[in-house]
Amino acid sequence: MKKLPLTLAFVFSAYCSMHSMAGHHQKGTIEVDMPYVRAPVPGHSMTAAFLTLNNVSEKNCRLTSASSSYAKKIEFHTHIHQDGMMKMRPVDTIDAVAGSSITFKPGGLHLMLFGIKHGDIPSAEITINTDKCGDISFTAPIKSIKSKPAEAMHH
Ligand SMILES: [Cu+2]
Repeated sequence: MKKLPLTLAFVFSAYCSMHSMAGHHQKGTIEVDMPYVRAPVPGHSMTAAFLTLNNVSEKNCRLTSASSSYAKKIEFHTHIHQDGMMKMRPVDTIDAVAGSSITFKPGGLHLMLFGIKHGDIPSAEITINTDKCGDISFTAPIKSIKSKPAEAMHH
Protein backbone atom coordinates (compact mmCIF):
# COMPACT_ATOMS: atom_id res chain seq x y z
CA MET A 1 0.00 0.00 0.00
CA LYS A 2 2.92 2.35 0.52
CA LYS A 3 3.37 2.64 -3.20
CA LEU A 4 -0.02 4.17 -3.79
CA PRO A 5 0.84 7.77 -2.91
CA LEU A 6 3.88 7.61 -5.18
CA THR A 7 1.75 6.34 -8.03
CA LEU A 8 -0.75 9.10 -7.46
CA ALA A 9 2.02 11.67 -7.32
CA PHE A 10 3.33 10.40 -10.63
CA VAL A 11 -0.09 10.57 -12.22
CA PHE A 12 -0.61 14.09 -10.99
CA SER A 13 2.76 15.33 -12.12
CA ALA A 14 2.25 13.72 -15.53
CA TYR A 15 -1.12 15.42 -15.75
CA CYS A 16 0.37 18.75 -14.74
CA SER A 17 3.19 18.61 -17.27
CA MET A 18 0.71 17.68 -19.98
CA HIS A 19 -1.43 20.54 -18.85
CA SER A 20 1.38 23.07 -19.00
CA MET A 21 2.49 21.77 -22.40
CA ALA A 22 -1.04 22.31 -23.64
CA GLY A 23 -0.73 25.88 -22.43
CA HIS A 24 1.82 26.55 -25.13
CA HIS A 25 -0.78 25.98 -27.79
CA GLN A 26 -2.88 28.94 -28.69
CA LYS A 27 -5.99 26.80 -28.59
CA GLY A 28 -7.14 26.44 -25.03
CA THR A 29 -6.15 29.88 -23.83
CA ILE A 30 -9.60 31.17 -24.61
CA GLU A 31 -12.42 28.66 -24.94
CA VAL A 32 -15.53 29.22 -27.02
CA ASP A 33 -18.91 28.12 -25.77
CA MET A 34 -22.21 27.89 -27.70
CA PRO A 35 -21.46 30.14 -30.67
CA TYR A 36 -24.24 30.89 -33.14
CA VAL A 37 -25.13 33.36 -35.83
CA ARG A 38 -28.63 34.74 -36.00
CA ALA A 39 -30.06 33.82 -39.41
CA PRO A 40 -30.32 37.07 -41.38
CA VAL A 41 -33.65 38.60 -42.26
CA PRO A 42 -34.16 37.95 -46.00
CA GLY A 43 -32.80 40.88 -48.00
CA HIS A 44 -30.65 42.17 -45.15
CA SER A 45 -26.88 42.24 -45.45
CA MET A 46 -26.07 42.18 -41.75
CA THR A 47 -26.69 40.02 -38.74
CA ALA A 48 -25.21 39.29 -35.33
CA ALA A 49 -23.30 36.44 -33.74
CA PHE A 50 -23.36 35.38 -30.10
CA LEU A 51 -21.14 33.20 -27.94
CA THR A 52 -19.42 32.92 -24.60
CA LEU A 53 -15.65 33.22 -24.30
CA ASN A 54 -13.83 31.81 -21.27
CA ASN A 55 -10.29 33.02 -20.74
CA VAL A 56 -8.86 29.93 -19.05
CA SER A 57 -5.29 31.23 -19.28
CA GLU A 58 -3.39 33.30 -16.74
CA LYS A 59 -3.01 36.16 -19.18
CA ASN A 60 -5.16 39.25 -19.40
CA CYS A 61 -5.87 39.51 -23.09
CA ARG A 62 -7.71 41.89 -25.30
CA LEU A 63 -9.96 41.01 -28.22
CA THR A 64 -8.79 43.23 -31.04
CA SER A 65 -10.70 42.23 -34.17
CA ALA A 66 -12.77 39.50 -35.81
CA SER A 67 -13.24 38.17 -39.30
CA SER A 68 -15.12 35.50 -41.24
CA SER A 69 -15.37 34.25 -44.79
CA TYR A 70 -19.14 34.55 -44.26
CA ALA A 71 -19.00 38.33 -43.78
CA LYS A 72 -17.07 41.21 -45.35
CA LYS A 73 -16.57 42.88 -41.99
CA ILE A 74 -17.15 42.11 -38.31
CA GLU A 75 -17.34 44.70 -35.54
CA PHE A 76 -17.69 44.28 -31.80
CA HIS A 77 -20.91 45.97 -30.74
CA THR A 78 -22.58 46.70 -27.47
CA HIS A 79 -25.98 48.11 -26.60
CA ILE A 80 -26.45 51.33 -24.71
CA HIS A 81 -29.56 53.05 -23.47
CA GLN A 82 -29.83 56.53 -24.89
CA ASP A 83 -32.86 58.83 -24.97
CA GLY A 84 -35.04 55.97 -23.82
CA MET A 85 -33.92 53.72 -26.67
CA MET A 86 -31.53 50.82 -26.96
CA LYS A 87 -28.86 51.62 -29.49
CA MET A 88 -25.85 49.75 -30.73
CA ARG A 89 -22.38 51.14 -30.48
CA PRO A 90 -19.18 49.69 -31.91
CA VAL A 91 -16.41 49.01 -29.41
CA ASP A 92 -12.80 48.84 -30.58
CA THR A 93 -11.54 46.22 -28.17
CA ILE A 94 -12.89 44.00 -25.40
CA ASP A 95 -10.89 42.98 -22.35
CA ALA A 96 -10.71 39.24 -21.69
CA VAL A 97 -9.43 39.14 -18.12
CA ALA A 98 -7.65 35.95 -16.99
CA GLY A 99 -10.11 33.50 -15.47
CA SER A 100 -13.19 35.40 -16.57
CA SER A 101 -15.91 34.97 -19.18
CA ILE A 102 -17.35 37.31 -21.75
CA THR A 103 -20.89 36.71 -22.91
CA PHE A 104 -22.03 37.98 -26.27
CA LYS A 105 -25.81 37.83 -26.16
CA PRO A 106 -28.91 39.48 -27.62
CA GLY A 107 -29.35 42.89 -26.01
CA GLY A 108 -25.70 43.04 -24.92
CA LEU A 109 -22.32 42.57 -26.49
CA HIS A 110 -22.42 40.93 -29.90
CA LEU A 111 -20.42 40.43 -33.05
CA MET A 112 -21.95 42.47 -35.85
CA LEU A 113 -21.52 40.86 -39.25
CA PHE A 114 -21.67 43.13 -42.30
CA GLY A 115 -21.87 42.14 -45.95
CA ILE A 116 -22.90 38.59 -45.25
CA LYS A 117 -23.15 35.86 -47.85
CA HIS A 118 -26.57 34.84 -49.06
CA GLY A 119 -27.92 31.41 -49.75
CA ASP A 120 -28.52 28.31 -47.74
CA ILE A 121 -25.44 28.45 -45.52
CA PRO A 122 -25.52 26.24 -42.42
CA SER A 123 -22.62 27.73 -40.48
CA ALA A 124 -19.93 30.39 -40.44
CA GLU A 125 -16.23 30.06 -39.64
CA ILE A 126 -15.32 32.99 -37.41
CA THR A 127 -11.94 34.06 -36.07
CA ILE A 128 -11.46 36.48 -33.19
CA ASN A 129 -7.98 37.95 -32.87
CA THR A 130 -6.44 38.84 -29.52
CA ASP A 131 -3.28 40.64 -28.49
CA LYS A 132 -1.73 37.91 -26.29
CA CYS A 133 -4.07 34.90 -26.39
CA GLY A 134 -3.65 34.09 -30.08
CA ASP A 135 -6.43 33.74 -32.62
CA ILE A 136 -9.68 32.09 -31.59
CA SER A 137 -11.31 30.21 -34.48
CA PHE A 138 -14.64 28.46 -34.25
CA THR A 139 -17.64 27.35 -36.29
CA ALA A 140 -20.94 29.02 -35.50
CA PRO A 141 -24.17 27.44 -36.75
CA ILE A 142 -26.58 29.87 -38.37
CA LYS A 143 -29.87 29.64 -36.48
CA SER A 144 -33.16 31.38 -36.96
CA ILE A 145 -34.16 33.11 -33.79
CA LYS A 146 -37.25 35.17 -33.26
CA SER A 147 -36.04 38.58 -32.23
CA LYS A 148 -38.06 40.82 -30.03
CA PRO A 149 -39.19 43.99 -31.83
CA ALA A 150 -36.90 46.05 -29.56
CA GLU A 151 -33.89 44.20 -30.90
CA ALA A 152 -34.66 44.67 -34.58
CA MET A 153 -33.19 48.13 -34.75
CA HIS A 154 -30.80 51.02 -35.15
CA HIS A 155 -27.54 49.92 -36.57
CU1 LIG B 1 -24.84 45.53 -33.69
